[in-house]
Amino acid sequence: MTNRKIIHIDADAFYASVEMRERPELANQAIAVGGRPEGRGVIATCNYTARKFGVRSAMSSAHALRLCPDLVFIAPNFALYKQVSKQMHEIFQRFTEEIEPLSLDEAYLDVSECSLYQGSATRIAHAIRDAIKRELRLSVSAGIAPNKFLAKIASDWNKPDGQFVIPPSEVDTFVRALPVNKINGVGKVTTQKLKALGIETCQDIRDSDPQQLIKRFGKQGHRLIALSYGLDDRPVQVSRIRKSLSVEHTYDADLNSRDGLIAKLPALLEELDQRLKKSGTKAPIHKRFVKVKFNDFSQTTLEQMISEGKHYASTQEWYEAMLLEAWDRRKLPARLLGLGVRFDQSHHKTMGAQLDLFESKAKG
Ligand code: DCP
Ligand code: MG
Repeated sequence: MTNRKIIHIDADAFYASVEMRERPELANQAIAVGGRPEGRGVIATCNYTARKFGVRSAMSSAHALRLCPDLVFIAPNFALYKQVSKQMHEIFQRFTEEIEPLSLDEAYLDVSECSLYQGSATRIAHAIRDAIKRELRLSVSAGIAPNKFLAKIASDWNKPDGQFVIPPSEVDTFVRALPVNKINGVGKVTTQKLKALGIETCQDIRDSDPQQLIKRFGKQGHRLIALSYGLDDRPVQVSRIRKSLSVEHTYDADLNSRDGLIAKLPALLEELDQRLKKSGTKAPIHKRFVKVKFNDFSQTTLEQMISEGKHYASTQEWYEAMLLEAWDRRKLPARLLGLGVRFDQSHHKTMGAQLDLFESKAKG
């Protein structure tokens, strides 16, 4: 995997830019996409005009309004952002199949094998940004580097509407001077801990005792040392994103009654739980579903958004109600029962919590 060419693309003020595109009269105003300041709302993002006032993602809307009294609040339109994200991916696909989406507005592309523009990743990145600007009227920034770690840092370097390349020959110089807090996963706490050890840049990591770092930070210590030399061999993973997970069981004897059905639920739930834990999927669950196959081999499924659901005391009660509702459709002996969940992959990890705030809805 020597000399790979990785591009990291990240749209500028994504939700806000889409809204400004839809409503050009907003272009010169400070805008934020998120919840209203009257409630407990938070901001998903804001445009660069608002950022000048200190407004930031994940800030409470009320606080944002205090920083920027003229801030215009816009309710999010996720369906539209998803659609735009898909259009961006269609543009990426003209250049490579090796695409790893990180969120709606962010992706890694491995263009090592792309022969367009004589294989120049810098020019490919330019062409992608150009196409997105012309066709979607949005600006994105790009980072070009030999690996994912550096490409992601580089896309931030000349943001917004810019790109930055770290060619292999410049990796060493670049990374030596890099402050540790630019490393993905090194937040405020780790930065402070490192600072206490006299470590502020990647050069400092190189100069410190590796055994001590590993003792202190464990696995992260190993990672920090590798990154401080600009080394990162994680491949661009063309992810088959897991959209759902389910378990089902065919019974030796058909289930004839409501009680018979319900008796099977705990074991199925336990199995679903195990599978969920094993999958390590972090995306929030937004739907649950059940499946019942009858002894005439017909089957029925029923699914429900968690946010739309009636509120039950427990997950078990929820599935119980759904199973019975599904069974009641035919009331024939059942030979198979299944349970499952669907994941919401569309937003940042923090979005689950934020969505609740936008909608002021309790989660089931
Ligand atoms: N987002 C969110 N909550 C967060 C962070 C982001 O809902 N805490 C949403 C809104 C953003 C989108 O995800 O528009 C993309 O996130 P980015 O971190 O890439 O932020 P932006 O694209 O808004 O701005 P930037 O120009 O800094 O990339
Ligand atoms: Mg972005």
